[in-house]
Amino acid sequence: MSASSWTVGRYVVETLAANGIDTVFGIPGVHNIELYRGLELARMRHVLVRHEQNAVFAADGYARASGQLAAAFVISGPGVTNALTALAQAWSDSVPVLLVASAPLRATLGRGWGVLHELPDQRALVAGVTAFAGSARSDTELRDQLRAAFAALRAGRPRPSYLDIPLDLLGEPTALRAEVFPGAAPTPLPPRHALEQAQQLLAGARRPVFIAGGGARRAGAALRQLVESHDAYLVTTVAGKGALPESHAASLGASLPYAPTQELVAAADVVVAAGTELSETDIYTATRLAMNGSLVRIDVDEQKLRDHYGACLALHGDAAAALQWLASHDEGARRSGWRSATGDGAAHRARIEAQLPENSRPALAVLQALREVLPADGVVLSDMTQIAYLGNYAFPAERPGVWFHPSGYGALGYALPAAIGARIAQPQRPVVALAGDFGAQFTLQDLMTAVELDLTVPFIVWNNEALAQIRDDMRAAGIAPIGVVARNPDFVALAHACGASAARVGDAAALTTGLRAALARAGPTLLEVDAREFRVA
Ligand SMILES: Cc1ncc(C[n+]2csc(CCOP(=O)(O)OP(=O)(O)O)c2C)c(N)n1
Ligand SMILES: [Mg+2]
Repeated sequence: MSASSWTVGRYVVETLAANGIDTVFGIPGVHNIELYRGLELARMRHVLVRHEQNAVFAADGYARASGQLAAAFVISGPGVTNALTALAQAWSDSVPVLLVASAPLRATLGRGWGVLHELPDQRALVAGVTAFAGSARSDTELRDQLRAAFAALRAGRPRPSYLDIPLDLLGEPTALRAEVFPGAAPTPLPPRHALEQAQQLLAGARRPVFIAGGGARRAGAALRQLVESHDAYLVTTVAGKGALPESHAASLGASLPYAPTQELVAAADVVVAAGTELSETDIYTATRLAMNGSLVRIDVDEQKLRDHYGACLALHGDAAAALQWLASHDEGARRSGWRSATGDGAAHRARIEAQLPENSRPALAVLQALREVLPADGVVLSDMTQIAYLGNYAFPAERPGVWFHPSGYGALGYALPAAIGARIAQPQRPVVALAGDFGAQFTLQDLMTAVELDLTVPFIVWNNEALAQIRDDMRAAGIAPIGVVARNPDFVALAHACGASAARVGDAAALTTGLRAALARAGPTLLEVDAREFRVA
């Protein structure tokens, strides 16, 4: 193809490449093949997945593990609706993924002629779970929408973006050439007077607690200085997990759902919540944390500062920059003595652990084995399963970005495709997927993607032969357990049929050995953990 005959499809892919995207997860169809011409000409890596939901889950895992943008390509109609759940997951966890879809011919749009893959309004379906959703009718309109899509992906609170492009436009020649869109403007520091007020509140605090969310996960140094100089506690959300090493004396880990931590938060006279939604899924046992002290919120998303918590001091701006400012204006801070008097993080965590039910010991042993085998930078992508709810707290993280969970939206099936994306993004780091027996079956077909690409991804299936959390919820509500026991496949045979390695493990030693072997070989390994018979030691 001559330089003067670039198609719009090629222009899209070249623009993605110019703006830092090097991998596309997707499934081609007759509507979007012009994007695939673009992939070839731009020499962009494409990963064929087995379901569009998994394309976006994989792009999400890629982005969470590496901090880099990733994209998914899908066809009009069913490709888009299949991707929607994973897009909503990325929306609720503030993950920047770009979904590019085709759309039917421009002349047919909105007319209801019943053309292939027709939706009444494809863009409108996606708009509710994206920061930007565009539907272009010309190449120049597409350029403007690409610019807006990247601006939303790079915003202070990143969120997914979406573009659809009619198939006739995708194949048209264009004079446009890829351009590098400006990076996001740095998110501002909150206003000085607000920072000074926060500083004063902290200086007078006798029982301070810091809560760090995903927006503060890279603010470890500032958090460390603040909790040390104020003798404060730090608790994180799951997204903020590891912001400060969880072995630090001030760290309560990601323990917001647990009563001892909620009691400390209620007893605090100043709570500084930085880069966190304080959402129900951070707390689980309540929709709102009880607080009796002054709440200082720091958030780049202004909407969060006006929610049901009613902060006494709302700092609009970058959480990490604000914490850094507070840390560097901290000289002469009065040590409260609260933590020294009340007991450090380890003592507090011992109280939490003493309250865990006896039947959580096998799951704890599995998490412990995982911790032992993985190096500090190893990554776990987890699913909606009891062992992951426990691991959100009990898997020790000494750094941020090593434990990911589909927290906000809670979509079953996240772990395996997200781990595939994470491993592709970070081939030098060990990456493990952890799912329950039921959730594993939502996206198990993408084991084939890992086999095809020889991806080293141990896939731990926590098999309790039930939709155990739902069964337990039904029991607690006095409802007969209907629909919570399902017949499972022979996971090991199924994995073998896909060309993966697989083993069933019944005790911690076998799991440790199996995990080490799985991390040492090319290709995925399914490790089925027999949760009901698992021997702890
Ligand atoms: C897409 C989707 N559908 C339904 C649910 C509701 N749900 C949450 S956990 C769960 C059961 C999962 O069972 P399993 O994966 O075996 O995990 P376990 O609770 O047994 O550890 C269900 C159905 C969900 N979170 N997401
Ligand atoms: Mg189960």
